[in-house]
Amino acid sequence: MDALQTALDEALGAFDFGAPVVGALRFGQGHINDTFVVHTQPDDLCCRRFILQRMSPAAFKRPDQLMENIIGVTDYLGREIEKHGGDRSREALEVIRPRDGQPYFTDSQGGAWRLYPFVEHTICYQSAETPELFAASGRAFGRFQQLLRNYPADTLYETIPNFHNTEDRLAKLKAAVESDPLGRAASCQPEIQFMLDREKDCSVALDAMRAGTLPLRVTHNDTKLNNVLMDDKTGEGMCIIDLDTVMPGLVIYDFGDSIRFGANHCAEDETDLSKVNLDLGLFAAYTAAFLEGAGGALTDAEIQYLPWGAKLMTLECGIRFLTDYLVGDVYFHIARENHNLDRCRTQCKLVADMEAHWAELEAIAAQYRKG
Ligand code: ADP
Ligand code: GN1
Ligand code: MG
Repeated sequence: MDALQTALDEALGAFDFGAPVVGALRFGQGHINDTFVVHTQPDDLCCRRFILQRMSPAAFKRPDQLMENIIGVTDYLGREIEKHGGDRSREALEVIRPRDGQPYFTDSQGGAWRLYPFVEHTICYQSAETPELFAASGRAFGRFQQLLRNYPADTLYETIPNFHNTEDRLAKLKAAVESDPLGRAASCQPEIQFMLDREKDCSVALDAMRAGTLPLRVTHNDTKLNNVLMDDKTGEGMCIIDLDTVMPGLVIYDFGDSIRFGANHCAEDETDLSKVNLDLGLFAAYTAAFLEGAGGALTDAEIQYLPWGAKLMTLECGIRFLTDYLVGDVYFHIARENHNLDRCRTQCKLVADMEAHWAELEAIAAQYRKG
């Protein structure tokens, strides 16, 4: 039996599922945590499902702090949703504690496991099949931002220090190129050069933050389309998931990461780069919906910097994939050789596309400025 299976069995024994467990299977397409869907068989014969996750030890050094953040945020969101007449059991995640009452379970190998109810009657999309769907995800992420606007930001731990510090991400890439532990740098010189050529860009949002032009807010920081569950009947965004990186950040990060992942018609790891293109229609649809969901909370400066959010999140993600490729794929899950390099290449192509259409992106955002 492999180590993960042993740990999974321990975790299955640590929680009270309220009914016999009939199976636990790998689930979803997340790159970070080990996610399993657990099926149970209660007496009424209606299967109840749960999401059991081993938090990534490569990404999260302090699962205690991470879970304190998540419990604080999910409790708060649940209360806000109820106040607005919503159903917290469908619209917010809920942490289920292990039998010993701790926030999470630690297995004998040191792995940290958490449990959530499976949010049923939802669909997790991997690509924006229609502009309406993409817009619905934008409304949900905008609303998420709005719901957390009064959350006490100083109580949140920085679960991944410098998560969206693009300057720091570039510095880490340079260090990886320098040390080149696997001798892979020779195979990706154009990609390395692409990132180095954009060194100045890496400071644009950080400079605006340091100057006080862009305010820190509580943000999600990982707003991929597959981190929002869509209602299978209405098509609206139902529940924002993957709260590991809810931390103080810039609102343009949340906007930008959604554009990076969703405003195109290709997979993040598409190898035919001719299929990798920014879709301006999807960009426009998301912009309108995100701002609607955020309920007018964005300042003119934030709106002005939205295109920068898109470009920087894409550039930064490319830098991160490339760094991980160089150091041996230790952070993002991979399923094939060169997977992180392939992912990096799609990000470079999207950045180039954004640059080619920069005036249009700015014009779309400018329509929403108040001043
Ligand atoms: P990762 O950080 O690895 O992306 P996620 O928390 O996003 O981990 O979970 C991975 C996938 O599992 C999601 O994209 C989604 O498909 C599914 N998932 C996670 N939590 C739930 C939930 N409570 N209900 C239904 N599906 C979920
Ligand atoms: C990871 O966890 P997941 O798969 O939703 C990563 C994001 C990247 C994304 C790229 C905690 O998102 O930052 O943008 O992969 N999450 C973390 O697909 O690093
Ligand atoms: Mg995820």
